[in-house]
Amino acid sequence: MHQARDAMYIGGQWRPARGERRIDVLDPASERVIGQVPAGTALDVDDAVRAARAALPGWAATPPADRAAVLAAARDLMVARREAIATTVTAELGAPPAFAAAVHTDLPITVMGSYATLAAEHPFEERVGNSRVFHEPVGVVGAITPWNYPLHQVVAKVAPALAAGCTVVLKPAEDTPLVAQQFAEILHEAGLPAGVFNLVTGLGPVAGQALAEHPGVDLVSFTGSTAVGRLIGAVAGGAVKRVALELGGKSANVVLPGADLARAVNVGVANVFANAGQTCSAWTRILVDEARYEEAVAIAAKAAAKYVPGDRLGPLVSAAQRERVRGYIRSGVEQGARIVTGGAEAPEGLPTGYYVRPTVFADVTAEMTVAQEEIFGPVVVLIRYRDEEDALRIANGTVYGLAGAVWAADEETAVAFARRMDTGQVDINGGRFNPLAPFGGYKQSGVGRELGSHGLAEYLQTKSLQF
Ligand code: TXE
Repeated sequence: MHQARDAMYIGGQWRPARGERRIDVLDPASERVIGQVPAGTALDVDDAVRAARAALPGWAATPPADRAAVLAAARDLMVARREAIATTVTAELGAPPAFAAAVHTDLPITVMGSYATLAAEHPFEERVGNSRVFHEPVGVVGAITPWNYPLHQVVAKVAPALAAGCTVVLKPAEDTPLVAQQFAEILHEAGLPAGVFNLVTGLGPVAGQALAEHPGVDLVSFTGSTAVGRLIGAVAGGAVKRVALELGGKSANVVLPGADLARAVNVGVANVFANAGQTCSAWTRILVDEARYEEAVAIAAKAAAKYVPGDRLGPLVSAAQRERVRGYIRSGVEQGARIVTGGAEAPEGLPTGYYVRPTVFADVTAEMTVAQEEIFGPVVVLIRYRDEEDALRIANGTVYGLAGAVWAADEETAVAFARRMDTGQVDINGGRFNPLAPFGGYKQSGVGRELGSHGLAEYLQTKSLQF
């Protein structure tokens, strides 16, 4: 596990913070303090933004192939430190070790690798008729990330920003700053020039807000709650700076008549309970036709039973998140949904840890709170539909539109349905993750796209010269 540093990474050095306050980092399984990091202030943010501005001209002018080489070196260091990274994520997020390695570590390794390639291959210049069009870095990026995929969320912003020629100030989530420090060490050792990447740990309303508001930041890229996304969008709009927002979701897993029900429900439950339900793109609503509804409920209950808290199902990140999720479970019961398995009570046999029982709700109607709001815990709801039009109405009937799944007997039917969904990403009959495919939301799930060349384009602005 990474040993917490009582310092900020600014201008290529680990420097003492300007203020006295510290943040305790907790292990959500043991509830013990495992380290302390500085709670950055507006002064630390200002230092970091100045360092990033000073480094901008040099990095923007660095040939893309050289930028790519640094990203490739960083990727190799991530591979070499795979175990150390996974251990850190287990310690500060509570992710079970196998998941911490296979997803929390390997996913960002893949994404970093993809940007090492894209940085070298991206057409930063093109011809449009009698014009030459240049795709130039937007400038200094303020990246604010959440704790749910602590390294992936960081890499999904920092890698494309660096590939584009931008410089970065990162403010990671206060619950999971350790892997961000580990990542800063990796970028340093990979040979990234001083000031190109800077890390300020701290609280959202202090360090995060100071970063979003800083006039030296040209683009704010935020992932987190819709409530904070709205604030950041307003700040960025007021200052006319670029903004990218990856917010919440309430994705539908639509099982059309004729689909393989067992597979759809089993894969669906696994999709939600991985990471203890703390995934913005999780397919938290399973939509099944009336004829097969009870069968689906039984399959879901059996699948959920495999997620034993303390084993395959990790704790939630914090006591606050656990209370929030329990509150949602209680609201489901109060509004008349049927608990098939799980519930708001603490799981048995675990004296410590922010665990929540894997919970399956049946008899859920589309208007209930558990069918409308992002719960961000191990809770899945099953909703009945009458026909395809009804399924579509329910699928599109929330303020969110991040992801989703469609299962059908044939691909064409599934694709036709998916095209009518108001959402940014849909997995067809189980799909396979594609690190180059754009990821991002429709409606209140956000603005902008991450991953692949679309993610890179977020950090570029265009200039055209006419001849
Ligand atoms: O998020 P916050 P929280 C959703 C999920 C979860 C809920 C609350 O539903 O239950 O949000 O989680 C920083 N100015 N998602 O409270 O507060 C903060 O320090 C600038 C969905 O943890 O949005 C952290 O770095 N920054 C999600 C980041 O914002 C501020 C992932 C996210 O924290 C700030 C996480 C401010 N005023 C939660 N206030 C997803 N889309 O994947 C906070 N922050």
